[in-house]
This record gives sequence, structure tokens and C-alpha cells, in this order.
Amino acid sequence: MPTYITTPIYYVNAQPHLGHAYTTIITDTYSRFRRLAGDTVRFQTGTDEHGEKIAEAAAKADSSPRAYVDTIAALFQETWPLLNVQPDYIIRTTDANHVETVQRILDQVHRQGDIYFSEYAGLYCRGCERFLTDKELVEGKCPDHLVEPEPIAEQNYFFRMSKYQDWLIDHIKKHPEFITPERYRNEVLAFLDEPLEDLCISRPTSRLTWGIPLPFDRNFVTYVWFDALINYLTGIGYPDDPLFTEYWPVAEHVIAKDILKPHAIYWPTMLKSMGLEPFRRLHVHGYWNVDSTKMSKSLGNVIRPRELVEEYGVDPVRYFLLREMSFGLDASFSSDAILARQNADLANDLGNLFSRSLTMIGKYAQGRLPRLGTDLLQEGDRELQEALQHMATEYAAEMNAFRFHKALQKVWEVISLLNRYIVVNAPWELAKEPHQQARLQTVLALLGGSLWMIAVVLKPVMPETAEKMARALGMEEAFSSATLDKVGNWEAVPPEATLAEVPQLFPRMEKKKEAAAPPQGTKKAAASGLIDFAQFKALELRVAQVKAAQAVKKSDRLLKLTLNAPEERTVVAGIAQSYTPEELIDKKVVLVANLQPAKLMGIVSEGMVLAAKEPLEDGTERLRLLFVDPAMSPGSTIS
Ligand code: ME8
Repeated sequence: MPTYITTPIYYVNAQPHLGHAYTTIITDTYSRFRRLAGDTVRFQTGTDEHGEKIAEAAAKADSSPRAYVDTIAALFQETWPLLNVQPDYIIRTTDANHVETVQRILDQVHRQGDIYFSEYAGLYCRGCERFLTDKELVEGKCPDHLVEPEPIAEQNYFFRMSKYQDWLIDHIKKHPEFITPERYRNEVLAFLDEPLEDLCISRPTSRLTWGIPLPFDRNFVTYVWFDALINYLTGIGYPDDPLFTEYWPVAEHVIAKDILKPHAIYWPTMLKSMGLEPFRRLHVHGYWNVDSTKMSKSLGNVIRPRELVEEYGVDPVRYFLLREMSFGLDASFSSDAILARQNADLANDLGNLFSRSLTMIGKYAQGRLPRLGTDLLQEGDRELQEALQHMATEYAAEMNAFRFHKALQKVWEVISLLNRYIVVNAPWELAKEPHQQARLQTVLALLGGSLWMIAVVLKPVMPETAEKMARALGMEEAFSSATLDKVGNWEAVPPEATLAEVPQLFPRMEKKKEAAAPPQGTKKAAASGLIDFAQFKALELRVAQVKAAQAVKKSDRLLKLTLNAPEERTVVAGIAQSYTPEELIDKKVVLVANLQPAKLMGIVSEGMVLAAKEPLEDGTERLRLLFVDPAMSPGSTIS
């Protein structure tokens, strides 16, 4: 069976980040999975290089568009090997074969009367590179770019998208798999409840020249979305290449929710107009945030794939991204979250299971995986075998449905079962009993066979780790040609393999000290005057109660406070002109608890208390302490 799977083609106005990495890694994983299932696969990614946004970015970088797109496209291409992503074809919309395909399609659609010339006045968002309808605006602004769109009136070419509205609704309703998860299918159907407008598909060269010229009017270039979507056809040689005949009927696209409308509405209607079948499935995922905040350049919290891989290793990154995001929903990236997965799921559950099992096979079976004697199986053994068969079926179903987090959950259920199986069967005890030797060999054979199957299902997700596992099991050769149907099939476990040295699959990782490793983006954030969430969290704010207060000798500004936080703290505060010592007793204040101690008038101050200050016209200032609700106990954290 053929599989054709694509990522969006990424704009070259920004460097690759976590979001691009995610979409491309899941597409790579899916393509590796389909290969494992026996398909011939074509996996395509690429870069979207025309349009206003790119022209503007090039101008800002003081570069010609051509030189600029070459530089950024190369950055994307260099990123994929770092993530162990192996596309079969990387397209650039500035490639000659793409320009030719776009012009051929424009000519065809124009000739058959689906493109017309007209005047249009509307509100244009430069960020979206399209006209927005009034309904899409939130408080008069584009909800994605938070800017007021500009009123623009100009003559342009239009694609008769509205003509295909009824057909599209019908197609979506008849094919539940066309757009998934269902929430996005519903979103598209709701949008199609309203009359669809025709799509403006040109830009006058007076306003923009960095685009594909319309073949029938050289005063215009093609609108970037009409150009970009066609990449999915160019890459397989539309219309004459045999690749097109083989792969178009099975085309599947992967995108995030931001570009749902062009893919679910523009693209199928364009295809219909060309007389082609629409793609088979559109898989839509949610957005990655960072520490629960939108990732953005201005916040300085953009995560770069290269830095991630350097810090955690490629397989933990791939595993984390697939496991952590419920496909279709948003997810939050944080170094705590990835460390937790690395240590618990990988180092502990899988890594320990693997090294324990192999060490025992080394010790009690002289490093050769015993053959499984079916006559000796006990109930727990059969349960384990069934669990693996079950895992194979469920894993395949979840992977096919793009529910990667669930597919991995199924695998980890078996990993937990295997860890329990070791405890229950205690091979080290069996080894002590001469009459238990046959039993011991069965337990070891089941452990080794199970690990082989786990290596096979992990191959699409963590290719390097899976190969390391197979090598250590002495099954490298069988592994390179392994197929999914071997999982759960005990006859297919490579027989009597000789184990190699036991590797450590995943090191346990410690949280880096903030001081030693400033959070990513800190430099940029500092330049913009912003701090990121991790920097804010580095402040330890606590509720403290004033137990005693007294004036500091020879100072008319300072008071010495004794605080219950709940340990006792001495803090010297410059508040003597705003408060008498008596009025502060028992008050609850905000203490900065992790400030380095400092000596003031000979007294060591262990922190500071927070106050609001307001300059007054007479040159003095009003100062009031921040008091906390008296119901809060001393020591409560403030965040
Ligand atoms: O839209 N979380 O390109 P683009 C998850 N050129 N995924 C994210 C993400 C995030 N925070 N940010 C970006 C374009 N992505 C057009 C596409 S296709 C014919 C033309 C990923 O560079 C996600 O896949 O803005 C999203 O759909 C895509 O990058 C947008 O990339």
C-alpha cells in the first residue's frame, strides 16, 4: 500500500522552532510507522518562500529576497537530520518545477472559467496575508496578530470558491475521516454554515513583486496561499509523473490549527475545480505553549530544536513531544515536564527494565536468549503474551488515528507489566533452585522476546534507541527488516540470539541550576526588558508576620523587623517615615525570602519586604507596605 504524508511548508520569515519541529517529527514518525506496516511511503516537507511577509523580512534583513530565502531554507533543511527526520522530498516554492506547476494550474482553472477579474475593497491583515471578514475580527483587530487590518481597495483576480461550497459540505459530511480530530471538522462545518466568499488569488505587482507571475496577466503575482497549497501536487510530479498516480489518491496532510481554513476550505475547492479528488485525510494538531505562555519572539521564549536536542538528546525529545501532547489539543513545554518524562518513563521504566532483563539473561543464560518452550507456560506468562498481542493491535490503531500519546501509553502499560513480571517471577530466586532451571529459561525467553517487540514498536518514535535495543539483544539483522506483524507473534522472535554488551539507554538527568544555565531566550528577553516565566519563578515570595519592630539607632528611615516566615527572620526596611513600630505588630507582609543577606547600619537584613511607592509633588514619597489577607499563614508561598 502507498502512503503519502506531508507537513505544511514553513514560511522562511523565521527560523525553525519547537512548533515546526513537532509537526515534522510526528509526520516522520507516521511515515516510519507506515513503513513498518509494510507500505511504500513518500514523506514531504518544505518551505514557503513567496509573498509579502517574506519580502518584508528580506528587506528588514537588508537582503535580496532570493538570498534571504536561500539562507533560511537552508536552516530548515539543516534542522531535520538533527531531529532524525528523514523526508523523501523537500520542496521549495521558489523551485522551477513548482513555479511551472502553479502557472499550469492557474491557466487551467482560468480557462475553465473559475477565475475572474474584479474590484475588491476589504480589510487586509498583513500577518495573515488575506482579507478578513468583519466576523473574524475581535474588537476590530485580527485575533491572531492583534493589529487592526488595513482597508484596501484594488482590482484583483478571484477564484470561484463559493461555487464549491455545497459540494464541500457534502464531502465533509460523507467522510468522517476527512478532517480529524472531530472538533476541527465541526469548526469547519460551522464556518461553512455561512455563505462562502470567493478567494482573492492575486496581488498587483505595484504592491508586491516577490511571487509567481499570473500566466495570463503579468501585472499580477499569485497570492501566496494559492501558490503554497499546490506544493503538495508539485512534489509528486503532477500531472504526468507516475508518482502522482500512485500517491495522490492516498494523500494525507498534517497541520496545526492555525492553518485549518486554507487546508480545509481553499485547498479542497481548488482541487475540485482542477477536476481532482480531494486529499484523503487532514490531521490537525494544537499549539505548543512554553511554560503555559504563547511562544513568541517578543517574549524571548522561543524554543530552538537544536538547543533541545543538544540538551536532552534526540530520542527523549521525540518521545516527549509525542507523549506529552494529546493530538488536537494545546500542550505546554517546560524543562520540568521533559525531565520528568526522561527520568520516569525513559530512564526508570524502560531503561531499568531493559538493563535488568539483559543483565539477567547474561548471568543466568550465558548471554544467549533461551528458546521458548511452550509446554512450560504458566498463567502469568500467557497473560504477558496476550498483553503484547493486544498492544500490537491497539498501538497500530492509535498510530493510524494520529493518537500518538495513546499509542505510547499502550506500550508503557506493557513496560509496567514487564517490570511487575520480573518482581513476581524473581529470576534471581529461580536461579538458586536446581529444579527451577527450565522455568528460569522460560521467564528469560519471555522477557527477551517482549523487549524485542517493544524495540520494534518504538522504531518509528525513537529510531536510535530502538536500534540500540535490538543490537544489545543480538537481533540487529532481524530488526532492520522487521515488520509490525511480527509484534505479538512469538514464533517470529529471532531465535537464540547472542546478546551484546548492555548499554545504558537513557541517563537520569538532573535539573540544571538556573544560575548555571539561564533559561532559553534570556539574552533576548533582557534586551527587550522582559523576563520569562522561569526568571519570575526564581523569586521566592512568602507571607511573613511581623512579631517585633523597632527603630534603628542613628537612622530616621530604617526599622528593624523580626518576622515569622515561619522561621524567624530579621529584615531591615526603609519604612520608618511611613509606619510606627507599634502599628506593624502582627501584620502579614510579603517577604522576598531568597535575597542575599545585606548589612544595614550594622544589622544583617535577611530579605526584604515589598512596598508600593508613589512620588508626591512636594518631593517626598508615599510608601505603603503590601499587606496580605490575615487568613493566610506565615510561610505561605506567593506566586
Ligand atoms: O503557515 N505549536 O507556515 P508557518 C505547534 N507557510 N505547531 C506550530 C506552532 C506551535 N506553537 N507554531 C508553528 C505557514 N507550528 C504556511 C503554511 S502550507 C501549504 C503553508 C507549525 O511557518 C504548525 O505545523 O507559519 C503550523 O501549522 C505551521 O508550523 C505553520 O508554519
